Order: sequence, then C-alpha cells, then structure tokens
Amino acid sequence: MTQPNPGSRPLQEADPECYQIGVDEFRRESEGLELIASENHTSRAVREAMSTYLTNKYAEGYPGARYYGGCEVVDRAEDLARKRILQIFAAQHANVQPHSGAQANQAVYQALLQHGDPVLAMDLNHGGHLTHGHPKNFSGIFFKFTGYGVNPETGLIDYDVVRAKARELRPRMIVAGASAYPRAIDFAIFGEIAREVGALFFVDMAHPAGLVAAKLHPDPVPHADAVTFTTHKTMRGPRGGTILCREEHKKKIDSALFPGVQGGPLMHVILAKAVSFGEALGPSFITYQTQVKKNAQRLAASLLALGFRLVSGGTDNHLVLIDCRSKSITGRDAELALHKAGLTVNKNLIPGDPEKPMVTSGIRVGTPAVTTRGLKENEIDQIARWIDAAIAVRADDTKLAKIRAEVGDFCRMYPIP
Ligand code: DSN
Repeated sequence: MTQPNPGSRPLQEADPECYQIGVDEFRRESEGLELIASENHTSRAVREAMSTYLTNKYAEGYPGARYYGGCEVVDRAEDLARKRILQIFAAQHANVQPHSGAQANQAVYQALLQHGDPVLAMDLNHGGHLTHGHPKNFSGIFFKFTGYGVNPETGLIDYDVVRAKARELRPRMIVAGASAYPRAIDFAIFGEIAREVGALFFVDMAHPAGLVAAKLHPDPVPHADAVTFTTHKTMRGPRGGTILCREEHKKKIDSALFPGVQGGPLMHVILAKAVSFGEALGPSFITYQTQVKKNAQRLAASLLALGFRLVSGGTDNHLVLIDCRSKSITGRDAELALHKAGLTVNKNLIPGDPEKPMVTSGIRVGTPAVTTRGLKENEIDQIARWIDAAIAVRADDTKLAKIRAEVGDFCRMYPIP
C-alpha cells in the first residue's frame, strides 16, 4: 500500500503555530472594518488559486520561451491572464509577471529611461508614491525626479503648473498616478503635455485600476506609453503587479522585467491574477465598482456633515483624504484611536503637511474592502459616525472599546469572502 507523503499533512496539523497566524488574520479582518484604501478582500477562488501546485514551478522567461522544461501547464495560466487583462484594458501588450507594483514601475523605468534622465512626477507629499522619485527609493536614486503637486486651495492637480514645469524641465518621462489623490486624473491632458514636450508618458494606476476597468474613471491606456497597476487594490486580485504597454515598448519592457528586475515568476499568483481578471470581466464587477464609488462619495458627504475637512472637499474615486487638523488631532493619533475602535485606516501626509511622515496631519480612508463585504450608503453613514465618535473619545480606552464592540457586532452581519 502507498504511504501518504509526509508533506501531505494539512497546515493545522503540520504546523499549528503558522496555522494559527492564518486564523488570527482571518479573525482580524472579519471582526473589524478594513478602510485602508489600498486593501481589499479576495474571493475564495483567488485564494485557492494561490495555494495550487503552480507555486512549485520555475518558469523564467515567457510562455513558449522558457528557460525550464515542464512549463506547458503554467504557460496556460500566463496566457490566460494576459488574454483576460487585454479584454479588460485595450492595451497592445500585457506583462502579468511583476511581483508587485514597485517592480512593475522599476521595469518601466529601466526599459524606457537611462540613468540620470529627468522625470516629472507627482510629489509624494501631495499624494504621489515612493516609486515616483522618493530620494531613498531606486527611482529617486537612479533618475532625476522633479515633483508637481496639487493647488493648495483646491487640492486638485493644476495641469497648467504641470505644463509649465514640463516646458521648463523637458523631462524624458512624465509620470501620472498617485497613492492618495481623491480625484479623477485627466490622463488626456497629461498625454497632451507629454507629447508637446517630447516626453514619454507613464501612468501608475495602481489605485483606481478597478474603477478604470469598470469605466468609472478616465482610462490612461489610450494616452500612455506604459501603464502599471497592482492587482490587489480596487482590482481585488492577489498581491502583485501588471504592466500594459504599446507594442513598440513590448520587447524592452518584457526584458527589463525579466531578466532585468526579476527572476522566476510566481506562477500560482499569475493563476490567481487570471482568476481575478475573470471576475473583473463578469457583470457583478461593474456593480461592485459603482458601489465602491458611491460609498466613497457618501463617506465624504457624511464626514463633511460631521465637521471634517477633506482634501479637495470630496472624492471622485474610492478614497477620501481627511485633514485631521479639523478635529485637532494628528494622523498618527487618529489612526491609533480608530484602530482601538476596530476601524483600520492609515495616517497619510496631506498637501503642505507640516508634520513628519510618521506623524502626518491626515488619514486616508477607502471603501473597496467594506464594499466587498456588502456595505452600502446607510452603513457608510454609520462608519462615518464611528470615525467621528472614536476621534472624539480618543483619550478614553473604555469608550473606544465600547465602539469596538459595536463594530464587532456589526461585522458579524457582513462576513468576509
Ligand atoms: N502602499 C500602497 C498604498 O497604500 O497606496 C502603495 O504602494
């Protein structure tokens, strides 16, 4: 009789300590409300795909041209993911191998720029991203980034300022996209500015990608040389990245990613990306994204009614950026108070922030995860009330625990997938 392989034991039995970590994270997500704008709850199908045997396979190269034998099955996963993402976005080429958004961005820079090239991108302090030129990030180390920001009065990107900076700087590349910008970005204007000054145009749409897929946010693909996004934010897939580009950049970008930036792709994650792209092609995805946006708008309206100041006064996407000074609290202390009340958010710099990044004057609040749980406008009003109440009683742990208990009871009605 064949003996079961000793490696076939379930996790719970093989390594109870690690099993418990998985259980505890499930509980943490289930018993609180996830309001971090860049997070979401994956479907069971996406998580199952990530635990398949594809994790065992080395597949350096691309489908049909690998450096390893035995890739005939994983090739199907990558081909399917590429086919599905090109049904969602009308790009000429897709690369689904990036392990993350940062590595996707690194490949784009490495493919299209020379070290030392000037690049114009959104300032991190105004909502940009580390990989858009932070001095300690590879982007800021290898390329000469100049930042553009938002108008201090309106909180909106001032496209005239972007144009003036582009004319003066003559960058090799203009980057659009942000981590904490609550408004729609006009990629057509950016594309026009890039063409006018002879720059390449690159868009990092990590945050609004799901809204773009559902046609609820302007689409950068027709205007940009390359577009990257992460698959785990509004796209609600596994943790990872994807690059879309024009045919003319395909070879350079593929080879910049592999062998330039990465080695073997994570084929189990690529299978899970294919699953999530399949979900995004289904009709319920548009309903979901529509609700994400409605919920963010309702959250903005409720918070304004409760006396909060919001950067730009509202939202066009999935997030709101709260200026915590309107409640005389720092972002760090607001994040802590909300955490104690069962609401997970992140502190965030706001435009012109006088505080350091570990303190900040703002918090960023997003609706993708709570919308996945089925919350609609009325429940969003309740979340706004809890945010307000938790900040008001921030010094009183007993009162914060009481809110946490209410949040916990509420959460039981909305199980995570
Ligand atoms: N860390 C991501 C975010 O929270 O927006 C960006 O990479």
